Amino acid sequence: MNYQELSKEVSYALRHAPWEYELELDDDGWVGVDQLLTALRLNPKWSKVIVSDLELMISESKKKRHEIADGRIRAFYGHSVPDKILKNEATPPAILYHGTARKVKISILQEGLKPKQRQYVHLSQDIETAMLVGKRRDSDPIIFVIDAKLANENGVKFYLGNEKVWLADVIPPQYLNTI
Ligand code: HQG
Repeated sequence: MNYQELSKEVSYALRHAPWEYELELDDDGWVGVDQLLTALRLNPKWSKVIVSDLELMISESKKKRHEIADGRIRAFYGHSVPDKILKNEATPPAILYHGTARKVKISILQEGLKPKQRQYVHLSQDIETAMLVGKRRDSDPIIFVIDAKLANENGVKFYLGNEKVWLADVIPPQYLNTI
């Protein structure tokens, strides 16, 4: 089974379009593993998918995108569904990073970092991760350095994604610098 392809489809279902799979996410983004498997199996491509495939999909991925617990599964981050997924607020590291395309530099310096299509702004714990995120959009990405400590002290909320991805509400420009 192609776990990368499975992961893409599971991300699509759990982040963006659960209704296409007749799934309903709870407030924290969880759905029953059995419900997800039943929905996936309607597609001939995934007719044989079982829970251990989802577990392997998670363990074989370099990125921690999904989590399974107590018979349920959810995406850690990336949501665009209309109802806001509740994330746990937490104190961020002093500095966080955001990698993106050079062409949006001016706009971000003027407007700050916005969630755009997703529910939260996505930030990286380290420069290497930010570089990988930015490379999705630009071969020579720009890295923003976020003064997360000061932003948080001044009331900007941060939330736990996974151990490398932090989530936040809009980050105003005064907390941003470029490397
Ligand atoms: C940009 C992937 C203009 C922002 C990644 C980004 C990540 C602005 C884009 C996760 C802006 C949104 C999320 C402004 C923000 N003006 N552009 N004011 N504010 N932007 O995909 O952070 O592989 O929603 O710079 O690795 O790129 O899917 O966010 O380029 O962890 O698991 O608006 O998705 O993970 O793009 O990526 P995205 P992102 P997965």
